[in-house]
Amino acid sequence: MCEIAADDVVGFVMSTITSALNPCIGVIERYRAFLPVSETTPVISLNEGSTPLIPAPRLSSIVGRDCRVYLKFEGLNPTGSFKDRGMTVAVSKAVERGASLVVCASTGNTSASAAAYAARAGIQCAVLIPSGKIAMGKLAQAFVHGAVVIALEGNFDRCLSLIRELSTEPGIAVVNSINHDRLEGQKTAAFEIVDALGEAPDLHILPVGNAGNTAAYWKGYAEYLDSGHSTRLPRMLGFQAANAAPIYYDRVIEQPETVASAIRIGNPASWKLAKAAFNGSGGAVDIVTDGEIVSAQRWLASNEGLFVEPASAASVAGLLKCCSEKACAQCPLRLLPEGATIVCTLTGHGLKDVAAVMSDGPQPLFAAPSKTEILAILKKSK
Ligand code: AN7
Repeated sequence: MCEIAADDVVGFVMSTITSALNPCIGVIERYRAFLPVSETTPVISLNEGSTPLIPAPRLSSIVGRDCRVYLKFEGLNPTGSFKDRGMTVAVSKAVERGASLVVCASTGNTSASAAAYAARAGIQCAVLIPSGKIAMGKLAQAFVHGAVVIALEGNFDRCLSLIRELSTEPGIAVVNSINHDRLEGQKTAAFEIVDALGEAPDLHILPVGNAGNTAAYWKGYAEYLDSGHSTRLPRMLGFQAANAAPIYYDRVIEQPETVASAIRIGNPASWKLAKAAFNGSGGAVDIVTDGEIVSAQRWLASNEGLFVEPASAASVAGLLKCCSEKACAQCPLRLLPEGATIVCTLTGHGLKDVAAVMSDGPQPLFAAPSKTEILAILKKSK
């Protein structure tokens, strides 16, 4: 007869309850053993992480060969982007070290996240942003959370180099991804994907700006392999905007330009780490045009029901490119087996940057409050 120890039953029940409750805890509590925190680290959390991994049936059928595409919707984090995963760790560690001010350079989402977590911690936050180049929703977040918002002439790269200069000042903690606490937190997205699928995917696709997220996912997948949670590593495939593609072209871009303002970056902080991920995984880095980004954003919203900001659509634009005649000769998609699993990270919510989808001036159809008129309009719009 098979005997089950009472401890095993309790352990099983507890772990079932814990995972059932996972949506109610933040990434530090969920993955404490993998993070640089101790019992005495104050946990500054907004219950980030535990975002849905959403099957994408229409994308899957475009890819074909029985492949399954999933979308990791990071826009459902508390401030609407993946940055919250890193920020909970960075701000908790900053508070532990006694910082009274956190600072960052940002194309928008990092500043929104830093401002929110600093508010939660009860410390000050200052953000350096490229003047006129961040989406209004993100700017509103920085203001409403009480950050000191400083706009600079010049681009994100200029903001980041000033932040590096400020980093030696006492009492100031930098919460850009040059602070590795950020990458530690962000790697938890890879853990969640493996936990949800029971294995690492065959291919992971994501947009690339400062390249910290690529580095973080790669670290997360490697740690889960080492600890026996998975048996393989995915190929990592990154997409940069065509006119802001330093890693793809292997040179600093002095004047990066793209509609995807979040990834308008010409000199990424995690360049080398991301390159190691692309090369070491048998993956690649490629580019997508602004036109491809915008049409992927609209396609995703109208075909899969997910509204993401332009930068986030770069991963899907990239996958669609891989499925078209524009795919490059070494496309990692071609190397995948039949029935492969593909994950695209959707990094930020579409409501962050409403202007991006309203720029061509869509208007509601005006009608008199009459059923006949409304039915007539519906007939015409079929
Ligand atoms: C939605 O907020 O760099 O390659 O300062 O907001 O890890 O930089 C944002 C980056 C992709 C690129 N998608 O990630 C910032 C910032 C969205 C983003 C990226 C960003 P990384």
